[in-house]
Amino acid sequence: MAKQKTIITCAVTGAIHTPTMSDALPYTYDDIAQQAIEAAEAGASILHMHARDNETGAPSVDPKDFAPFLPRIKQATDAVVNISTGGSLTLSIQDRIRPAATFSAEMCSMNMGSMNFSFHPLADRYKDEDWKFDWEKNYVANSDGNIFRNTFRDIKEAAETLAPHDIKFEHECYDVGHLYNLKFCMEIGLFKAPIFIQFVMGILGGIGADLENLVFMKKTADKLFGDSYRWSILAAGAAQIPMATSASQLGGNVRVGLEDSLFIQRGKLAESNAQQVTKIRRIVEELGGEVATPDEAREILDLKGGDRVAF
Ligand code: KMH
Ligand code: ZN
Repeated sequence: MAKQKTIITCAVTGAIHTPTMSDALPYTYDDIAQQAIEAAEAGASILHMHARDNETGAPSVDPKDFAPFLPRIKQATDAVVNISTGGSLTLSIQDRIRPAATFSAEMCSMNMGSMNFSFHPLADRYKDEDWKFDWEKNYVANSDGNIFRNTFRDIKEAAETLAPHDIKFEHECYDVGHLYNLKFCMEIGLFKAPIFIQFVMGILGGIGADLENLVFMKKTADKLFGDSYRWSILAAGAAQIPMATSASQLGGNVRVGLEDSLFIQRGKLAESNAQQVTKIRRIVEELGGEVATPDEAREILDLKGGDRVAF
């Protein structure tokens, strides 16, 4: 069988990192649009999008903060836009799914279990006077109190609300148990094959980012879903590119972007999202793989098409 092309997703800004941590992290509408477009030009066929307050860079799940950049991305690229439903660790699932429903995206994230989700150790890296905005320090330091809530009831509500939009989910699985949650949800008819699983590795609260764990996640997914799933990996922090490289060699797809890592190599900040996309693309191609175009990604993942979104 011919080797399937590798889909590169770029997660452009997210809700973990804050403006102080890197000047490259986009948070204005203009910068988010521009970096997303450049990431697509560099080879990302899926853009995983969060929004932020245009003035302060604080993470936002308000559709009004997505509205300025989504049409610009659509006009400038053919990339698949994937809207996050996990953009807040404190707001309700109803608030979190509103942007995906409002804009009827081709794809959106679907987080497959409740968990600790913390990045509080990052707060220790900055002095009080370093923080650019008032909200940042507490936001980061207080994440040790977070429970990222994604109960079965939440997942059902999100799946049922979004079903009329024919959105394909990026099933974010942060640990092996989340694969079993997904299996259960498929058995009760919430999701249909082919499903797209994102193995999320290296979040404090989830499974660690190493090769043994990747193989374990993949073997478990093979056992549960057979050939009715496609998969990708995102590894947080400096493990991003090394783990994406390994996954690409195991037949997986890859996610990069400043949401997941601010680095281009250990200890060196990335200049942009596009720089990370360019790097993983080069690696995939030098190792004999081919990168999927947006339309090839649409075919592989059975997406509804870029003409059926509401932006
Ligand atoms: N930030 C990632 C670890 C979401 O947007 O729904 C997970 C994520 C969640 O992308
Ligand atoms: Zn995200």
